[in-house]
Amino acid sequence: MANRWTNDLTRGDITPEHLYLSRRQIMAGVAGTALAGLAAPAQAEALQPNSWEDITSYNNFYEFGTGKDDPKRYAKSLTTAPWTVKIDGMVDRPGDYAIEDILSKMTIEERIYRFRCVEAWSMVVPWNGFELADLLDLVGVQDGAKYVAFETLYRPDEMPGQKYALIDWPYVEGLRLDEARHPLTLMATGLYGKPLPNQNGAPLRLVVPWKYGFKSIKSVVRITLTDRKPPTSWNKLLPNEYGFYSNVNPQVDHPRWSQATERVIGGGLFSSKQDTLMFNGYADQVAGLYAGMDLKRNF
Ligand SMILES: Nc1nc2c(c(=O)[nH]1)N[C@H]1C(S)=C(S)[C@@H](COP(=O)(O)O)O[C@H]1N2
Ligand SMILES: [Mo]
Repeated sequence: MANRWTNDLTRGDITPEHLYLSRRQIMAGVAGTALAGLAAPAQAEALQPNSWEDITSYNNFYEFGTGKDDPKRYAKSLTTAPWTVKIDGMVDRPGDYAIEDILSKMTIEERIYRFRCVEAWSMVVPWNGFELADLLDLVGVQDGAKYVAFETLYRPDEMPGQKYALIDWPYVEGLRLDEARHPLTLMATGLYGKPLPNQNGAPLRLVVPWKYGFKSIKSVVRITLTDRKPPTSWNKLLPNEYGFYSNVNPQVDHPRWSQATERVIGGGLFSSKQDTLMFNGYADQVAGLYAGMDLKRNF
């Protein structure tokens, strides 16, 4: 548990929704103080989380339909208890782990992360969860493992979208082992201090904040350590459009749209586009993982 990532924002930094200041008010305030020259206020402003309503009613979870409001409507039918996560492959202690047993050994933290969908919209989400690295340490990764593969629940009776052959179900994702071990990589269990709603991937979902949202696989039932690059659902479906890495990169456009800017969800009166940041704003922490790589080829 060494080298735990320390977030620069904590729970106390979340402004209650009714006290949110508009961009203009903040900028006017900042301009009038001695803080005007510091970078911190600008960053804190950028990381005002979206509301509970935004985060839980505008979702992508194709197991429940392709509309943004389908998951909230249809994911109620998902049974999330009991929940077991199979952890297998190149690990010392493979097994079917009851989620309670995992959670009893993990430290739950809050992480306020930017979240950028490949469809060019974004939110800021106050997740609760634990570092994937801690879970990997719990099961013991064997020498030679290079990747981590993830799988979502397959239960067509409760996930009506799985009756349609849109994706080759179950939804699968994968990370390189060093990405999976990065202290920013979270297994989320909650939002705003409450249990994760079904539409957001209850009871356990991956969150990789520097990658496009589809890498953050929901309702995970299996985690496999492997020496082979695992298949990923969107890459299998449209390999020219969705790569294995899918790091947020404003300089590498999607073949059908620009990735240079993003639509900020829930901005209300001040709803706007903003520039997309390299690695979604986490370049200082993660750029080193890709040193020497051609990010256009390895998109
Ligand atoms: N199993 C599964 N995981 C998934 C998806 C999905 O359809 N099925 N959609 C992905 C996409 S495209 C995005 S943008 C995020 C959305 O997460 P959110 O609804 O919590 O914002 O979940 C990702 N994880
Ligand atoms: Mo997405």
